[in-house]
Amino acid sequence: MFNKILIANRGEIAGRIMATCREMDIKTVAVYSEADRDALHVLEADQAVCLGPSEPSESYLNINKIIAAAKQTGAQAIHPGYGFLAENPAFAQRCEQEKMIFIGPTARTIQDLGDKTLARRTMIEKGVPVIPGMMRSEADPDVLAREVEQIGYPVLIKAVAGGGGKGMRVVRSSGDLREAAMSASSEAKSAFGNGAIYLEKYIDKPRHVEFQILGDTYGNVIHLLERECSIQRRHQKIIEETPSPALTPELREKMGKAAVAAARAAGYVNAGTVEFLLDQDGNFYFLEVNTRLQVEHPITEMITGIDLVRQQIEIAAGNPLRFSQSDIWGRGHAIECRIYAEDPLSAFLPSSGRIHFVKEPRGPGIRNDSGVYSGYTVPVEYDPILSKLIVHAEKREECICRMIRALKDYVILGVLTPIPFLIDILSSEPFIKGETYTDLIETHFVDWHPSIISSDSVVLAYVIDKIANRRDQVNFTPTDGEAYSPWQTLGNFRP
Ligand code: MV4
Repeated sequence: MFNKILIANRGEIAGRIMATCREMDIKTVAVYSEADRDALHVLEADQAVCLGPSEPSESYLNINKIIAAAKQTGAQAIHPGYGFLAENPAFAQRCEQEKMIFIGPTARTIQDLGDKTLARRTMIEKGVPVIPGMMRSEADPDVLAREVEQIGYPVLIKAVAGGGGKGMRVVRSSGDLREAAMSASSEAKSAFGNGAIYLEKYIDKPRHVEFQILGDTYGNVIHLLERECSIQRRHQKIIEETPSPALTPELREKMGKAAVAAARAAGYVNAGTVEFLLDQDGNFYFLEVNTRLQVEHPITEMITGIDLVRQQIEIAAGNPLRFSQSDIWGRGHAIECRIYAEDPLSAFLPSSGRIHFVKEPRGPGIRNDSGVYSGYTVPVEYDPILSKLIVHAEKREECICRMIRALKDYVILGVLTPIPFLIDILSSEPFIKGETYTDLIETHFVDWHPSIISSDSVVLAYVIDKIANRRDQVNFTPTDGEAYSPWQTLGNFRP
């Protein structure tokens, strides 16, 4: 086993990885930028190396600097987390060349699965259902028009190098095809440096259901059940749950087998995610493979009891998987909410600044993967995720109640968060009924206004005064005679 790992990331995920390293008696090396001198992950590591200026290209995306930091500190392996270099084949390859273990799949696998049309060809060969559409990219609008005759409108233009919704265009009639293709291609070109596009049949109102997979270096591949990730805002997931309310045991079995077949087709080693779209008729289609540990991995950990980071490290160290498919089962239900520093009342724009005070919820079945602390200043330079709140309970209904309670108990003063928005989604009829389709937010929450926001600035002043002056016990008399918690109100406060 390794005795030192460098974590090439920041924020909550860096701390999450370090927690497992400590349990495994592995020393940790943090890397950080000048904007992150006071970041939590720096404090949590055994050692920390400053990479340089805040620009990602000078720090968290700088392959040379990260390799140098790993060598200088004697780390034997690098965990990339998610984002940054996690799915960069050049980084994985550089690690391979430098005899540094990259905790993830091979450069080759990352490269091949990054090409969406190649991935589609690979999957179809192995009998994994893919969305009807093209298997090669095409730039000529006349050829695209001929392809649509096969597929039928509506079609979706996608980028070959895509993912995450960039370079996607829905086309509903032939008059719009040419222009949509040009704008999709130029968007893809600027986002990915590759303007190649292709067409798929457009699936209306789908669900996004993904399977966690693990593969070791001995050819063993298993899945760890699914995550339903349909609740998204502009291709940003905000609420994830497992099990999916849409799957029957039979469908789960079929999709799980397809996920394992997809991973095998790619020669997949380490932890990965096979994404599927599920249509209104219960048909599922391969979408893509994410070759990283995902943001939402904790819900899988909650129901399976398996530490995915530990599995990643064991696999990277060359150890075989210790369980087979029949050892995997899910207990109860888990939900994750992502807590960003953003203003839900102003188009979810980032809300950076100093977190004067944070009080995290606690209690049975509650997990908080956080990268912040009271007094921490959220830098403007990076993804504004503060933490992830994960709850577990026996039944879906209890899990929703527990999450709403935990969100109400979550106090973050100084930056704004989508907590009131999350509470309202979780309390909404479609969510409670399990009608979690990818269009839920655009359909039911376009003109959202918070249902429980407090405008009582006296309450804010009260709590800040109490904290700042460290007074014990101040009695607050509620005007309406109800039992009153300033914490609960303040979690939703907006000055
Ligand atoms: C689709 C689709 C409908 N039809 N493909 C969006 C992100 C990218 N990974 C795949 N996405 C979609 N692909 C076909 N053929 C609808 C989406 C989609 C979506 C998928 C998952 C979760 C949220 C979504 C929101 C809008 C569109």
